[in-house]
Amino acid sequence: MKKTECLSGVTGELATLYRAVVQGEEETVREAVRQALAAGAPATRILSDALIPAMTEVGRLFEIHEYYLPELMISSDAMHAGLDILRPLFGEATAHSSGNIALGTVEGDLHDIGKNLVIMMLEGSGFHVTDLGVDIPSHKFVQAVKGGAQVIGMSAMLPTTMPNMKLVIDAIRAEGLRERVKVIVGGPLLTQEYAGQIGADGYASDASAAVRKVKELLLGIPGVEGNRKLPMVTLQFSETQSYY
Ligand code: B1M
Repeated sequence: MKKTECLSGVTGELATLYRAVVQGEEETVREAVRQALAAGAPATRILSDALIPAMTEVGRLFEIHEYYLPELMISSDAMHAGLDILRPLFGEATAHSSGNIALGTVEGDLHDIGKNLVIMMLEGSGFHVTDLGVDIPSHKFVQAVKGGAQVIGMSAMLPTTMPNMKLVIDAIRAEGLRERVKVIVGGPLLTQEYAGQIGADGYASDASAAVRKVKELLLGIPGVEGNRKLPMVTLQFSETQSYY
């Protein structure tokens, strides 16, 4: 792996963590996440200041042909090693469920880091989330609605897989289930406008925005408690608290 520039303005364990994800060093990632937590860094900060920017840098290196698919996969595994440690911390934040959500990456698309982050944030906000996985065909989303999901979340990373989101919405409508469920979509190439064009109820640009959007969408659905009773969990990426 190539040497990478350190993330500007970030020092200590988070800088080590950033470098370790970019260089795909799984064990160093685990160690650095544990040490950052031990030093008092909030899990949200570890995500927003180290893990996510590191994957952005990996994407940049891929674009300029310094990284190829193997490096992408190794860095992705390293990122997941960090997420695995953080996940329970988000889950512990609340004790009861405020709504049922089924979330998956659409058919043809294998990217799951963004989806997993959205799931962690939603679980941390008290929602019960079914992770449908990656490369999920329309009928599996339809099945989830029949199984009681109040919100369907879809993730797509590629221009070639984004249209599959519309296929899912069409399939839900064809089964006469559209009125029963809210649909939220996300992914780096998506926009609010695109979400509107394909008939989704909402779009979110990141995991925190996804939590806000789901709360907004669930207000008014019969049997759902709504925002008023949702637990207060601070999960903003914009968190400014410093621990250095
Ligand atoms: Co792929 N890949 N990849 N890749 N990959 C991208 C997306 C790419 C931009 C890289 C690049 O060229 N710079 C590029 C797409 C370019 C394009 O077409 N415009 C690309 C490509 C081309 C490909 C392949 C086609 C490469 C090939 O085979 N030649 C191939 C496709 C495979 C497939 O899916 N069929 C491929 C494969 C892979 C790996 C398997 C190696 C690996 C994925 C591993 C995994 O996910 N387990 C991988 C990776 C790691 C990336 C990059 C480097 C990182 C993606 C990521 O995890 N980002 C990516 C480059 C980049 O993004 N800079 C790239 C971090 C993550 C936190 O962000 O996923 O955007 P993101 O999620 C955000 C928001 O988008 C939002 O919230 C998340 C958290 O803030 N969000 C939602 C996401 N889902 C949401 C759902 C919501 C709401 C918000 O509601 C439901």
